[in-house]
Amino acid sequence: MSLAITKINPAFTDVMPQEYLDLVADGPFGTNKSAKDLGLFKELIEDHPLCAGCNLAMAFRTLISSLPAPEDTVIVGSTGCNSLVFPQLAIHNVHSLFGNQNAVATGLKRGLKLRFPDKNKDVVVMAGDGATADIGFDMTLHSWIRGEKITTVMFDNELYANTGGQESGMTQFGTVRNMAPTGKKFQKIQVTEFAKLAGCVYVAKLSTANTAKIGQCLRNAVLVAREIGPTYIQIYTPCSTNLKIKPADSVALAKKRVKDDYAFEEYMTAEAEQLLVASGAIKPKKQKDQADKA
Ligand SMILES: Cc1ncc(C[n+]2csc(CCOP(=O)(O)OP(=O)(O)O)c2C)c(N)n1
Ligand SMILES: [Mg+2]
Repeated sequence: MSLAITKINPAFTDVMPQEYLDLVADGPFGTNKSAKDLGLFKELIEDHPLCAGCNLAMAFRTLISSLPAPEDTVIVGSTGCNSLVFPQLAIHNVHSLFGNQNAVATGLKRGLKLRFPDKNKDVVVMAGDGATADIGFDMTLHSWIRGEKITTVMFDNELYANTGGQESGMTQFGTVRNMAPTGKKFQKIQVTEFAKLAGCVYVAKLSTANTAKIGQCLRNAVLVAREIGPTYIQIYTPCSTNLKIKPADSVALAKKRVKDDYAFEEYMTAEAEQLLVASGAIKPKKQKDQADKA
């Protein structure tokens, strides 16, 4: 896991697949590329087996293209639709048992710190709402309470998409799903609030209605997790297959939900803000307010 592993032994150059040669010549390793450069470099994920118009895939592509140091990052996935993308991903990743992702990420982060004490090794969890807020919620919450320096990303499609549409803790109250015919009996879990209470120092809630923002938030979250503590990003990624809507209508749905109840929210501690301002990732608040007014 370093830039050196992408280097090709000159004796093997002629037998390497073109995909790999492209990745070495034009990939994002060591170049500080971000989502705004999409289309101008060889991406770490170009194919996936997810449904047409999958919003999770859209978010995934943006997230992966925005990692500050992909060559020094390990992604921890969990069972669910997102886990089908990992075999196609040109970046180190671990598939954990459903729900265990934050426990696995904890061990990995600590092990990497011991093995590479002088280097930044970023560990980013990417998992569904069922994995994060239901079956793995104790692992998620306790990794935050312990202050583990990892980033957790939840793909919130508000159901168990991969197993046909059961309700999750993130499903909205009263909602009927394909395999949850009687309607959700309790409120959507406010995981962003839990995250703040449990010690996350950077928390963002957003949707596929604004993919550029997803990239910025991921960068912020990874930079802060490196230095200060746990960070959390929750992305609304509507599933057109389960909702039985046209793939093309799913972004319109994400936009509608932003207006209704999924508006962009970003929280950070003063220490996290200081770090992001110092690194140039964000503008100081006063300057930002003035820029917003202008
Ligand atoms: C330990 C374990 N329990 C249950 C399952 C079955 N299972 C596979 S995917 C899934 C739902 C995933 O839902 P979510 O995390 O929201 O991801 P999505 O598929 O919606 O992206 C379940 C229950 C499993 N594979 N392993
Ligand atoms: Mg889900």
